[in-house]
Amino acid sequence: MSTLPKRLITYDKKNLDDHTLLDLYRNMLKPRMIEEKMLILLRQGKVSKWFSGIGQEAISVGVTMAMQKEEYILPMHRNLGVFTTREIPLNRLFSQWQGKANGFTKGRDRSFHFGTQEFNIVGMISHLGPQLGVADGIALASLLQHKEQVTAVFTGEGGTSEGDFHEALNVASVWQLPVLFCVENNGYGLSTPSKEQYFCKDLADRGKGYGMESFIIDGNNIIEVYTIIKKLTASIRKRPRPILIEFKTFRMRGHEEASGTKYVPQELMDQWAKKDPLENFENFLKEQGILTEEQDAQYKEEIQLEINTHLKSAFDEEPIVPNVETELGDVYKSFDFKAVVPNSETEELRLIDAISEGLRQSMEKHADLVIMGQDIAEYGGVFKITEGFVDVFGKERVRNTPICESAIIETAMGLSIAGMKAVVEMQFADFVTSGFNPVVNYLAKSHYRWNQQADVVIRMPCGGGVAAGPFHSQTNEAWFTKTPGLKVVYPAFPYDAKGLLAAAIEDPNPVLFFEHKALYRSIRQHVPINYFTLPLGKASLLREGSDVTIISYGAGVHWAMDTLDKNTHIKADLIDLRSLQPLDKEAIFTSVKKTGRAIILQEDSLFGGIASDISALIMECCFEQLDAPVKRVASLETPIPFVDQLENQYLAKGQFEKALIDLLSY
Ligand SMILES: Cc1ncc(C[n+]2csc(CCOP(=O)(O)OP(=O)(O)O)c2C)c(N)n1
Repeated sequence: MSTLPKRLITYDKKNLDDHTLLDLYRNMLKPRMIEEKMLILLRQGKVSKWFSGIGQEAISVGVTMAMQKEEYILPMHRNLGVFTTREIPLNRLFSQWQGKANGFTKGRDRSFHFGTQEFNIVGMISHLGPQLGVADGIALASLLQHKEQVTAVFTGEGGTSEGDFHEALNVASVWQLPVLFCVENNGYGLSTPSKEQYFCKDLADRGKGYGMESFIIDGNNIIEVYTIIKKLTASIRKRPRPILIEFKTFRMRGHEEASGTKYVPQELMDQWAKKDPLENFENFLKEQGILTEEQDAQYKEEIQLEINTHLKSAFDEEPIVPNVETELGDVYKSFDFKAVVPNSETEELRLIDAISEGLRQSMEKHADLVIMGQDIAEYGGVFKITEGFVDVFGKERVRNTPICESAIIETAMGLSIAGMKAVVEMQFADFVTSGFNPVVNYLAKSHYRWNQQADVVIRMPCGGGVAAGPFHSQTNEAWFTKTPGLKVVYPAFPYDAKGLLAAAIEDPNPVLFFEHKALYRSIRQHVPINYFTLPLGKASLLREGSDVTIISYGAGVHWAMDTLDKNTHIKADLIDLRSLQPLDKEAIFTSVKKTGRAIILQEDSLFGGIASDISALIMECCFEQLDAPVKRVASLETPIPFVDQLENQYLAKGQFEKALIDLLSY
């Protein structure tokens, strides 16, 4: 590196002392040397997929050095310098890349897809954009806890085209969250040049649209990166607010190693090669007499030794031996559920009141619980479940949100990473589609991937019979019951709803809590006044009889009860599942083995619903005790229509009685 081309970066060392300058240099040198080694190992097939950050080290290193160790950083796939500057032991990084147990994901996820609470780093999920909203959540926690901390989050310029970017900036701005949004504009997103990615001059200009300060920084100039970010983070700590930075830089290698750079004009490569952040800085330090040749050689020797020693330890580590129990055991965070027994007076409540009361008592119990949702504060939510909450708990904990489902679910994830609890109210369960990705990919998979709980409950007002049409009536639990890592609760009665909601909030795992809108005001029951919890995963046997087993949940339970009330000669076990994941298989099997007949009633359309899985489970586990084929009853295979006569035809309610009688006469 001593025969350098003419320097293209001009440095002003400001008031930085030599020690800091040398630290900046050494911290850039390390990821560069690791990457050079990785390239060799990749060619030898000894490590998996690799995204190079060569040429972009000044950004990772400068930002990380400007941050305090206890502050969170959320890096992307080209930010090796963040991990090394936070001094993660290299053997653990190497084990991670080789899919070994000493890595951070026990072989369950690759490359930089991991986080570590020990080093306050939250790694990405592949979908790029969700990182930004998660940073909002961590920053919200530090704001609520008066920590005077900044959260830094990275994205490439490609990721700025995702909705998550816009939602996260908007939320951060509306809530004045202490987030440093770092856009690394390296010219290409895979093969897509910036001009095909966005149509404004500078991405920093987008800050204006969100009422946010923004700056452009030469991402290859380590002194500029470090000094400006240091100043900005100090300012954010004092006066919390989001700031957007666009780092101008260039991707010097292919999108991923081995994918090449044929689509990048050679002149661009040549031009940016002259702006190499490490070589320029090395040259500068040597010219200034701050770095001697001997010192430089010593640094390189030390780093080389460190790399080789740690690589050897990672290579020596035994490969992972698969074990089904271990894998299944890490999907959910285990927790010691202790039932709080209902032992108080009761009062008659509607379903909606029971949910409201359960939520309010959980807010009293958990000082670190935050509720977020559209119009939930002064307005009390569209169903008035949180009416009056602001007066009791304040606007910090009862948060109106912009219409940003993705960013808010990501924010909830961030709160959980920072040790808090969150409840998110979907205005209607249908709108969860706008936040689907963080639910099924971030919340669901974090514990399995890197042991990070997602202590989030998403409340889902759902269901038909309210003449509200295809986008306000769906019961979409099946989208989630098939995703490992999520819990799904679906009460049919006020008592269950109150106790299960409290339990869902205590549970550190992500829970989708379905609340049927048609039951909100139509179902009443005596419910204990005090706080109590009911275990998730336990069905309740509402009626007992030996003719047939009826299995249902939500509104279906009430349809089944109506049918039994009308046909008093039918003696049925009626099982209200109450929660779908975990599913009380024991209750189902015990009953079916007794009755020999099973009918499953589900409000959702038939195909791919949970009724199909329950049917399959019964066939697999109770076949010999069955006297008739298992019957599924569900709604039509159409979207749910609006007008009464069509909706009534659609809903499974109208088909149930005949199906039950037919089954009994089989
Ligand atoms: C939602 C989603 N769409 C597409 C991809 C595939 N993909 C991975 S990285 C990438 C390019 C990202 O570009 P940019 O954000 O600029 O980051 P860079 O790789 O340039 O650092 C693409 C298209 C993905 N991971 N996630």
